[in-house]
Amino acid sequence: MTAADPSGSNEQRAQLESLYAAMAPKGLLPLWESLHSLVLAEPASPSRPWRWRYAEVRDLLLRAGDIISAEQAERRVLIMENPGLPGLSAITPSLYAGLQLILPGEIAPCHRHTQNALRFVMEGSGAFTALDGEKAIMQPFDLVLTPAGQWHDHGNETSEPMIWLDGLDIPTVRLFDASFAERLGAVAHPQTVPPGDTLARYGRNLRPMKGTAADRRPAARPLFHYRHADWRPSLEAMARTADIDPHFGHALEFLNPADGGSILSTISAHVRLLPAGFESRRRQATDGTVFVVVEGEGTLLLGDDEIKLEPRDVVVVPSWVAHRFQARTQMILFGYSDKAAQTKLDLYRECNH
Ligand code: 1HN
Repeated sequence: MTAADPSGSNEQRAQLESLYAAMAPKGLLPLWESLHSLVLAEPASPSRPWRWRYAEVRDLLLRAGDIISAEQAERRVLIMENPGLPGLSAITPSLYAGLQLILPGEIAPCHRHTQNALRFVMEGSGAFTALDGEKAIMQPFDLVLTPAGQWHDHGNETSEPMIWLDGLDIPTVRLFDASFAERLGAVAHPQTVPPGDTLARYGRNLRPMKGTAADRRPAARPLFHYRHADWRPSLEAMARTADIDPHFGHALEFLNPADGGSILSTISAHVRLLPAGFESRRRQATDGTVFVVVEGEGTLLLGDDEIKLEPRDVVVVPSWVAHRFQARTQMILFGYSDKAAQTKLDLYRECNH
């Protein structure tokens, strides 16, 4: 029986309330009052579908750039917090998203932490993220990883501001109470190898043979730069030759070349191409997903809600919310989610209608 159960008498209610009052100071609660909200028949995420218009976030981020330096802020970022998760700095219950600005001449100091991160470049060209002292020179819509435990700093030696999306598993690490972080003594990590070294070894279906030059990158997760100049033509080629998937359009997942698995231990990412006029079929999945509109315009339909999408907008679809995309023009989307973590925990489910 529950608080709402009409079969309970007033007398029983009064007895229960006094029992609960005696339990509370001892750290005890009656499961029968909350069982149904703890073990749901299906996901009912507290997070909400939400869109951030790029132009609006950009204005506020540039204002922050006038007031606080990257070095002073450590990371000059506007957190995109889901309105359904107030105070949690989370875009879904397991993931974080923010937009980071680095101005010409700035350095975001070197640090490392147990959180996994990805960067997806929104604007600007030529600034870098250095991973363990190897720079990835970033272009619009490049994907750059900073996996858990690896030193990273950012710098902008160009004359234009650079803005990228940060996607991290901060709420997941918080769930496990497993956050460790430290700063390197120096602002920037000394250069260990020239930019592009890792891409040349691992970015073309190759890897160093045992017995040759010592390799600096962790064997289990070597690659950290996935260039727009590489993934965009692959998507285009797929659209020319493959049958379109009714739910995803033409979609390609970024993978770890060492094992064919997800890019990070907790986070998966993909890109998709939706031809002009395409309407995807309705689908639901347990991995709440953050999308960036790379190109084109269209609409995200969720039940009675319609969200208009324009280039560089960020939109989040929570777990198990049925949704479909309508592409007015050809659209290119980037998406990331916690599918990697859920798959490892045997939690991932999808329903393609
Ligand atoms: C972080 O390390 C970065 O390295 C950005 O750019 C955002 C948010 C929380 C914790 C660490 C970065 C972050 C972050």
